[in-house]
Amino acid sequence: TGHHWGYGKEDGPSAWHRQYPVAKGNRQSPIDIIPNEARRDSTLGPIFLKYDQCRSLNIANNGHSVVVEFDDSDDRSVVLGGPLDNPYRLKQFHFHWGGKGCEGSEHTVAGVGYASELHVVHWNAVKYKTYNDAAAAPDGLAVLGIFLELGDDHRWLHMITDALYTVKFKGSATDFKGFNPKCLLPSSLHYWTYLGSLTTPPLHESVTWIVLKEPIVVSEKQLGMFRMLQFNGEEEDQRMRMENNFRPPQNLKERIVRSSN
Ligand code: GRE
Ligand code: ZN
Repeated sequence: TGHHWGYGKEDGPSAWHRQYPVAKGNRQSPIDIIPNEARRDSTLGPIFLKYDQCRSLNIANNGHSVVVEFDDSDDRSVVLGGPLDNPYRLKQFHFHWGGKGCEGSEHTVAGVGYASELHVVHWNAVKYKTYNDAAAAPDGLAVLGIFLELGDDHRWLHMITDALYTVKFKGSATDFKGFNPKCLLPSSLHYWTYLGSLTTPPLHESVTWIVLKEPIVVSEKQLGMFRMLQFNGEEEDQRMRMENNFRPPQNLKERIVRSSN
């Protein structure tokens, strides 16, 4: 078996730079967001999520997370406004989470993490022909980051967790039609924004991050269902629970974080 990246002792975030030197680059993600040091920018407008016509396709376990993919063959569902110069097409969303009782978000706020973080990934189809082209370009992706904190059951997250048993192992996928990620948004779309990267290899420095300030609330029971997933495939004998699949905060370097309000 070849060497590949993961979240373990040997193949985890501190080892990624060996295969992906950009891991030590100047615009890596996630970061620790320090609200008092963010620049309030009155020129930053609100973000708009036009998801009414979105078409979810499937849900999959890619060995790193659970991913819901969308039909991105036209501009039927886009994010626009805020820091973005043009609409970006909805491609997929996925989650990062911790172990039981552990913090599991990628971004942190004043040094404090949340239980989990949802990433809603969009790409710049105005400037680039394919998602892969966009994912390698400095203005190619716009990712909405949404924190999950523990509390009561989330009213809609069961739509996701009910499907997890079908994608327990790496490489499995199943139809997942008719899901609108709008139901996973908090009531306020106030945000922080900065220029960063994918948080997983190849760690391309291609993401305009839009991190929502207001978390959504999910229960420990609901988040626990994500930990029934496995990093490994069905045929592998080594069983590895999918948890702690987050990269820790990276250096801010010369960047500024802007605040929408
Ligand atoms: C990820 O894998 O975590 C990821 C993407 C695309 C954009 C941002 C991101 O796949 O964090
Ligand atoms: Zn992610």
